[in-house]
Amino acid sequence: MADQKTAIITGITGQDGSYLAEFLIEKGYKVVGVVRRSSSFNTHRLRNLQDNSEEMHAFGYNSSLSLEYGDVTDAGFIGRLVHSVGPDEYYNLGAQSHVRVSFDSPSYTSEASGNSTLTALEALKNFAPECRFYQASSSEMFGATPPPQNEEARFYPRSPYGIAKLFSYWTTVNYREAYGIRASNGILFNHESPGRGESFVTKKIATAAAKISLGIQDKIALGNLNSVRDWGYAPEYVGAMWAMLQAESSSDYVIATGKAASVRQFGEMCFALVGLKFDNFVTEDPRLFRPTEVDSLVGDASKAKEALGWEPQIDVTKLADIMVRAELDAIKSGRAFGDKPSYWGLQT
Ligand code: NAP
Ligand code: G4F
Repeated sequence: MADQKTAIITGITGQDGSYLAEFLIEKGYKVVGVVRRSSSFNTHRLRNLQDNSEEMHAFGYNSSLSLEYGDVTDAGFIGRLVHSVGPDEYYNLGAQSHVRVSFDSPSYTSEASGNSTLTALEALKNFAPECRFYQASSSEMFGATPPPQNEEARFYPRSPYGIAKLFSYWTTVNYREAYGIRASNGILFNHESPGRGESFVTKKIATAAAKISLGIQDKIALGNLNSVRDWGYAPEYVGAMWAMLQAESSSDYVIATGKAASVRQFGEMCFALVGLKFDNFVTEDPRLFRPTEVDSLVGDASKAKEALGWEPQIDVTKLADIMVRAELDAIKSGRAFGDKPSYWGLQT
């Protein structure tokens, strides 16, 4: 296909990367995904991309998807990748994305979630200056600033993760202004799905609700139940990433539902779906609290609605329903979400 577009996705094995890969392949893109080497398989979320044709099935990969081992902190690798692929679009999703863990590994987080963005943009400036760039910025950058938060709200990060993402945000703006790179920041508020990592609070709660209702777990240990988040549905949010890169000019956008719910409220919703009372099963673990917490994040996505026509359909109630049902289905069918070990054509 002569006019087929090529996109690089870092973080393709994560929640958003896997949904984005599906979304882009559906649109006819060729996707090149960066996978970091792990001693265990980490490509299970890409199972839906397995090509059903006999021939491709034999090789275990999809003709529109190729995967490369690499790390976003490795400037040599990123430079070579951009040079050899010559991408039309670059989605910079690879990062140390866990806020609590960023307090344990602050230096690594600043490399993987901060400096790596500079590395990617330098590679584009040198080898593919026409390529459009998406930066996975975060509502964590607003931190202590009270809601509603929009593109004009003050940044006041409260974690090494938020600080690293702020470095990435401004680097993206600077490469746009200094070198004319078509770079956009998506300032995404929390978005969740059955494919969410197990250590994030919604997945942890949805899994516990399902398991406790089936008698295979007793309790759930959590940290701060009072923090408020704006919880959206990840498959809808990857559409916003793409829409930003199709826009006439590059800019920065808040992506959010505008609806607030506390961790406790999300827990109550999930447990009510299986006929249980959340309070009867939750215990407090001090290790799960953060040295500095972000109390309340609720986004105002008016700019994205107006400029991109993007609007979410799934609210937090529906999200809880989707996640709990998925956990129940996975347990009953004896398979965790996306549980399909595979090399996906990686060179080992
Ligand atoms: P995720 O599920 O934790 O995925 C992170 C991805 O980055 C994984 O594929 C991970 O690989 C990869 N990665 C981590 N360190 C890497 C490294 N050094 N080199 C190469 N790859 C590396 O996160 P997500 O929820 O999909 O989020 C995607 C991006 O959006 C992240 O940058 C996150 O910070 C940002 N974001 C997320 C949200 C949200 O609510 N989900 C909101 C705002 C911004 P492994 O599979 O090997 O771990
Ligand atoms: O699920 P969380 O870990 O998400 P958090 O910290 O809001 O970060 C997520 O969203 C950001 C966007 O705002 C992303 F940039 C980031 O990459 C990530 O995807 O925690 C949500 C809330 C926090 O207030 C936390 O203190 O839940 C509270 N919480 C209470 N108990 C817990 C737990 N969080 C986790 N992970 N585990 C607990 O047991």
